[in-house]
Amino acid sequence: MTLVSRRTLMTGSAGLLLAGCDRINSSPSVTHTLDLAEGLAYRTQRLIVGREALAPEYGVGDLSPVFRSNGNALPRSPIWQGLAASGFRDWRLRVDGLVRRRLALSHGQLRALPRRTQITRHDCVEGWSAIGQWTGVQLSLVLALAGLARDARYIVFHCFDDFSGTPYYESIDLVDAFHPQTILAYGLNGKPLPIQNGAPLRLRVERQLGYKHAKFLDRIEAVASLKDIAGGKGGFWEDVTGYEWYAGI
Ligand SMILES: Nc1nc2c(c(=O)[nH]1)N[C@H]1C(S)=C(S)[C@@H](COP(=O)(O)O)O[C@H]1N2
Ligand SMILES: [Mo]
Repeated sequence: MTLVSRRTLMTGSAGLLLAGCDRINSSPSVTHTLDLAEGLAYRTQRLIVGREALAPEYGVGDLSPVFRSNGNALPRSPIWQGLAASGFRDWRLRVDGLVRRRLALSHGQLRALPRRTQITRHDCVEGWSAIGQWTGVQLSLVLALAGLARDARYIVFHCFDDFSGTPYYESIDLVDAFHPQTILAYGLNGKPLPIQNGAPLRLRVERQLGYKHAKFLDRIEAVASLKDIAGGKGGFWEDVTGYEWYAGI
């Protein structure tokens, strides 16, 4: 599995982000992250056939005329509303937890990183599907910039919205985190990500059902275990209604 090459990290606009980080090219944490992911992928492939496979990608002719919104469409959080009012200029994606370098990435910094565009089908557990074109940065690239610590096993996505005061969150393991189609999307159908679909940033984890695709991202946290996060089951719906944590399709 090819992840982020050191060359990618060192060249172009990605290099700007790393201006403050010395010797990234020989950083043991980056090397370790790549080794860890490859080792995991290898072991997992032997256990669960297909976790590495790509989700089908479609053509522009297959796009749904409207990509509907589901769940929360407008966070009530005053913090999110303040950020939205100024076009998310002051929003930063925080990346923390079991990382070597905490990050706080602006929209501009995320957009300056190499991007990926993919047309995929979203399947909601409630029984509807839609095909949309998503543009964003691979999560693997952001995690390589942060450098996962040795004991990191899961990535948790903390969202700005809530249901009756309980915040939405989700989590995935490192196999899905480093999957090439797992992206942090800021664009839908060639336009900035609409608010109802998760602005300023949402997760796309294409091999899993809709509820895993966390919208309205505030913070990404690397953890060793999910048991101390909220209800301990790894996601809002998992905690509240017992949905499966692994929602592979
Ligand atoms: N933060 C947050 N993420 C969320 C939800 C939500 O309510 N809040 N709903 C989930 C569900 S069930 C689905 S099907 C998709 C819907 O994404 P869409 O609004 O872009 O259609 O987002 C998922 N991610
Ligand atoms: Mo859903």
